[in-house]
Amino acid sequence: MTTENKPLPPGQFFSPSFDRFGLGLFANRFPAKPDVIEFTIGGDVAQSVNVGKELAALPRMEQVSDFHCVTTWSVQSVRWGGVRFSDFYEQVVMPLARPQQGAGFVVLHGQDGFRVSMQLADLMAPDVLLADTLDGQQLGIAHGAPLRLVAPAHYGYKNLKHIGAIEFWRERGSYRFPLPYPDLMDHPRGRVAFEERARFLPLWLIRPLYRALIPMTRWQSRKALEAYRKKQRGTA
Ligand SMILES: Nc1nc2c(c(=O)[nH]1)N[C@H]1C(S)=C(S)[C@@H](COP(=O)(O)O)O[C@H]1N2
Ligand SMILES: [Mo]
Repeated sequence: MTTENKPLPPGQFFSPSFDRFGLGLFANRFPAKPDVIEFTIGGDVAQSVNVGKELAALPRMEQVSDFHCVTTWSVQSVRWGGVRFSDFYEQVVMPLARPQQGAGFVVLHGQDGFRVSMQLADLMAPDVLLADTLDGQQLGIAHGAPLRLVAPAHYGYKNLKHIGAIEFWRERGSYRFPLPYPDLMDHPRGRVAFEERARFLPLWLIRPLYRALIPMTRWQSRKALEAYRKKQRGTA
């Protein structure tokens, strides 16, 4: 794929491993059914629908792409498998939900309560996937089971894990980034190549600020994952 092994984008450094990462508030929240792909399509649509099995009819693809977290760590050559978002939109969203004209503001909701916005035009790029495998294995809980968004041109936080709902809106409306996180953390585009890390805040401030958050956030994510796995073993 085109995104494979590109040089590091501005302000990023290579991380030797691909670890679970995310906003601290959601670190301890996991989907109830990580093996079942099922989510809602809603927003300004003629019909809200639950989908899941419909994805199995779409052409599958594998892609190797680099992954860039807004806090400045990057991982090279991650191998994802799934379906193209554009195929999903044209063959599932359009016929079943029938979005209204101009419903191009997309809000993705994770089953952990995280949510993020994307522009429909950006989601239609050929390297944007709804992924359910990583390295040829079923996507695990650490990286977004049962289904996650992969949008390599966009910062990691736009690559929503544990998809629970996707909404198509005509306006931004009352959408905001999940509290207590400041809404200016959610850049309307979030493109890596243009260093769209956050709204308003200058890069000289945001780079070191975000970078300083990495160790604590990694630790939180790892601890939560260990606790989850321990609980799973206990109930198995
Ligand atoms: N549902 C959900 N999706 C999420 C997050 C989250 O906390 N919850 N964190 C985002 C952030 S900040 C990053 S960098 C990536 C991390 O992906 P990984 O856990 O597979 O490394 O997921 C993104 N998607
Ligand atoms: Mo991130």
